[in-house]
Amino acid sequence: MRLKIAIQKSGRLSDKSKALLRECGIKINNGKNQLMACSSNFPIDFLFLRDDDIPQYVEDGVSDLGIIGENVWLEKGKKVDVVKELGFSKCRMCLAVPKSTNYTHLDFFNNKNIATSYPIILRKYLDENNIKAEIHEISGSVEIAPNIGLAEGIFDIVSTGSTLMMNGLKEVQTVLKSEAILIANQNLSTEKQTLLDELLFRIEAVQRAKNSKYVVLNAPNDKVELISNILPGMKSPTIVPLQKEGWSALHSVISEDQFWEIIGKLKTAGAEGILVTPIEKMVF
Ligand code: PRT
Ligand code: ZN
Repeated sequence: MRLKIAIQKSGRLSDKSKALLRECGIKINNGKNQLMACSSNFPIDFLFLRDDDIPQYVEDGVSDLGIIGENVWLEKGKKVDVVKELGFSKCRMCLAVPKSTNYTHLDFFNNKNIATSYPIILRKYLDENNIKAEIHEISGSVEIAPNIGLAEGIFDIVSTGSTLMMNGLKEVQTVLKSEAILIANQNLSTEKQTLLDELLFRIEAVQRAKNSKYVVLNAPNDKVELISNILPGMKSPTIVPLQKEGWSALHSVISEDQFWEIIGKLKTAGAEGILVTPIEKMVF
């Protein structure tokens, strides 16, 4: 039994999707520009497709799994399960108008034209907010629509904001946030579900490691207890005596989010020679 996963052939999700699978120890054997590839060390095959086509393939069971942006999942509305948020290709979907527009409230869009490649998400948002606007669906270069007189506003993906800026537009409303997600067919066989569970186990180990750092530090013995209480760790810190009389080394794991806060506290508490290294995998 083998799983099939659909990933973007080329584009913003493509390299990161492959990198994640490699970090999960899965080899991808392929030449360039092929539609399919297989793995020699995990029972999984790869389909390389346009991201827009992936939800349909997964709903139909042509592919068991797929990696797409949450935005594409919401727009396509296919019956698939979202099994994991993958934390990369983060972006937001926003309404934007020309800089010179005097915009104060969402009401502005009543009776206006909005250009977008995401009519379903936009319609839902406008309906929820009781805004009656005309939606112009266009497939690319949405940001030029106001300049050519096609629409008074746009609804599009924003990441750094530089595309909006270069086109003389300003962001006026964030509608939703998106990141890459792993989707699955809703009728996986038990064998395929077991393989998916193994894949999810590996993805979680990689994600946990990415969010954590391994810390080694030295401390005088009378400060060890105080410092141990600052270090959250997986269980409790490892404490090893140093050759230097009255000193110990403490080993622990801290989360990326709390990193600077904890390092500051450790220094104040008397820790010295603090070494911080990345972690490749974390398995519980
Ligand atoms: O060929 P295919 O159909 O497979 O690819 P595509 O052209 O439809 O998609 P692609 O590769 O551009 O994006 C794939 C996914 O990446 C999207 O569905 C999002 O989930 C995610 N993503 C993350 C982005 C961006 N960031 C992004 N910045 N998708 C598009 N953009 C575009 C946006 O449309 C706008 O034109 O980049 C521009 C804005 O970027 P900033 O940085 O200037 O704000
Ligand atoms: Zn696409």
